[in-house]
Amino acid sequence: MALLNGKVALITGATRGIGRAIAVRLAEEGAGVVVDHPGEDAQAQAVVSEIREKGGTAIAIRADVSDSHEVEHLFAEALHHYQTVDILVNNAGICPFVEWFELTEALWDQVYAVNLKGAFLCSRQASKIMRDHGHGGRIISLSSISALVGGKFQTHYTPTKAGVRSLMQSLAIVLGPYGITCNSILPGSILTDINRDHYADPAIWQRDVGRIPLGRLGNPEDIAGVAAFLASDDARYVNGADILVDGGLFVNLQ
Ligand code: NAD
Ligand code: RM4
Repeated sequence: MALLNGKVALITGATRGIGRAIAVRLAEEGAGVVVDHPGEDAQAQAVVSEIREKGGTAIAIRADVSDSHEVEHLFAEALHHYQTVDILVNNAGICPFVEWFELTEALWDQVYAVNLKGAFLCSRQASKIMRDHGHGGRIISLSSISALVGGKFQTHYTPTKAGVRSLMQSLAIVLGPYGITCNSILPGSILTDINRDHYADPAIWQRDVGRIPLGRLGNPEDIAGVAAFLASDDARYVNGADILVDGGLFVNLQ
């Protein structure tokens, strides 16, 4: 039986990678899906087509999550089409790998704006809808193993992922009384466009795979199933939690 029949799920940054896999999976579980994208029209339409070909329901809406006006428009359009939003997945994120001494203020601001401010703006809009409709809801955010450990080329990025995790913890308290749960997924290393160039270096690839007890990098579908669980009624008492999905990377220190 499908887990999400009758629900509406909005996934930010759903054209590629983890967001795409989550959009496809939630649609397979019966949710009507909103594929948010920052201007990747053709890729967004490809995701919508894939979902529809599998018998699901989806629309694409263009919105940069770091822009409050675009985020307001995103949720207004979603409401116009589906009349509600039950599930928000804060997935949109960027991580241009860069040396600390090369890091500019502009890049710091951009990574913060997309990764952390974007999660704030979308959570704010979604929670108002969920509160007003009175049926509870789910906010699921893509934090990261990088909320727990540092990254040599990610000094701008790791604080945003710690921030996203912390935002979910505080919102779990604020929104729990409305039946809205707020949780984080902490992926380890999942091969996507965000790190494809980084992993093109065989030494880096071998080092990281060698640290993962399951012996491989993750793939987006490894994360999508966890998102489906958190979105489902089976996770109704999970609130303010983290799920680390890293193949055992984090515990492999000794
Ligand atoms: P990706 O580069 O494949 O996908 C990122 C998506 O975000 C794209 O669809 C892109 O269009 C979208 N996006 C970028 N800027 C946006 C904006 N301003 N507004 C709306 N959408 C925007 O990367 P991914 O690996 O799928 O990453 C998805 C999320 O998972 C990110 O938040 C990332 O930090 C997190 N994460 C990834 C990994 C990993 O190893 N890949 C690990 C931990 C956490
Ligand atoms: C993640 C984690 C991964 C990295 C991506 C870009 O949060 O740090 O290892 O590949 O970001």
